[in-house]
Amino acid sequence: MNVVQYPLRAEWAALQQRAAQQQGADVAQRVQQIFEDVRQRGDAALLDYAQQFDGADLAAAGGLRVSVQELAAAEAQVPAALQAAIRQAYANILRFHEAQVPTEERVETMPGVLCWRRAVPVQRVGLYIPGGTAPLFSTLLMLGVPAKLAGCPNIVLCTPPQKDGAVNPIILFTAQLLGIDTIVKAGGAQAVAALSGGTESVPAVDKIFGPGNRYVTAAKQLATRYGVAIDMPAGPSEVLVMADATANPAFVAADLLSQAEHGPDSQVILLSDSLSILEQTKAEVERQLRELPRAEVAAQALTESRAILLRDAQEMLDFSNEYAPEHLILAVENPEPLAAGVSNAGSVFLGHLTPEAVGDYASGTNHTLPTNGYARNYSGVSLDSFFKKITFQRLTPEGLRNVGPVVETMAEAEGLRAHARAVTLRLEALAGSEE
Ligand code: HSO
Ligand code: ZN
Repeated sequence: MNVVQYPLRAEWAALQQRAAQQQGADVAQRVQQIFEDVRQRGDAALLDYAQQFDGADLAAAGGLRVSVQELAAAEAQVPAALQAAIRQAYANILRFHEAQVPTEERVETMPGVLCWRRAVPVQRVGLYIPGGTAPLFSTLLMLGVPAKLAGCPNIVLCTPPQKDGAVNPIILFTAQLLGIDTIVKAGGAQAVAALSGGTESVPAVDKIFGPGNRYVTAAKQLATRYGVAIDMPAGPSEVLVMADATANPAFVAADLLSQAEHGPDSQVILLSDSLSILEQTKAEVERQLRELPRAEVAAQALTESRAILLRDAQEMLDFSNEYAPEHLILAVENPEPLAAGVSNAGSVFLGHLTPEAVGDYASGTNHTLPTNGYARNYSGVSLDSFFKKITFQRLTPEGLRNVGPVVETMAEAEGLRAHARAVTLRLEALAGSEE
């Protein structure tokens, strides 16, 4: 970790810089080719890519879709303790998201002018769950719970196959718990391409959710050009920890490392107003790093990490709000006043006993959060992400008499005579029927 002491405000912007995302032209071009191929050849292209990228012969393994039998067999392969943990996390996430169910309020803006808004689920959603070194079944919970709760009638899960053509059993167990049974063995840009246009085995969807590597991210961006929505622009995961003199260096180090172990490009920032805490945490990070199975990944992320000494809590808050971290940990004695001052962050963890890891898995909040500074203008995934809000209105005769003249006047002033007439004709009809 690089320690920087009392940087001038003018130097903050450089310290807040995220490593430039290398979204090479080669990635965009390759993704474009994959898109075109999948749109033209459908399933045949997906089978070829599974062979090429995942080393799986899906034609021999029963095709692109997970069968009812495969799904049913998953549970027996997941240890009981893990099943219980997943069920508890599921219950907590469900509980938190249930509190987000919107109410449909009817508002009478003028007598006889009734307006209301209904949350209608996105009809077809695609959930992408990466496989690879860490199959994130926790992310399936984070996307599947709100998708189901919102009532999305068609949910398609895409996840890459293992070499033997099977899908990770923990992912299948989680899907079963959620009641998701349309599961496609496809990963990478090809999965996103399939979801955005549909193939023989993959239903097309209206919105695609989920994390992924550079190819998946580029593919999601491309999908938007085909009229498909995406959850949010994605970048490498990040954490910013604010630690005061009461912080426990071992706790803080573990939090920094839990971010660093996600990937070599993870962003890790530590702020403190105590030099002793910074130094002790740095030593702890080096000690704990050696014990991690993913030490190499974490070590690489740490080369870009920063430990910054600032003057006081207010400076730390200002720095964090400018950086807009995906995760913000307030490892301070009295976190509530600081939390009240947070203006840009994806999710906030208060006090010494609340590690980011609880939000990643099981406290109930969603872990799909804005990265790369998007916490300035985006929220994380929530129940809302699976709804569209449709507005409705209905006028009574009294309502038309009340609001009609307002519209006539405004429409005339905009030079839009037909708009005015749409009201005038009805007002005249009303007057006629009353004679
Ligand atoms: N910290 C990740 C989520 C995650 N952590 C999944 C563990 N598993 C992005 O918010
Ligand atoms: Zn995590």
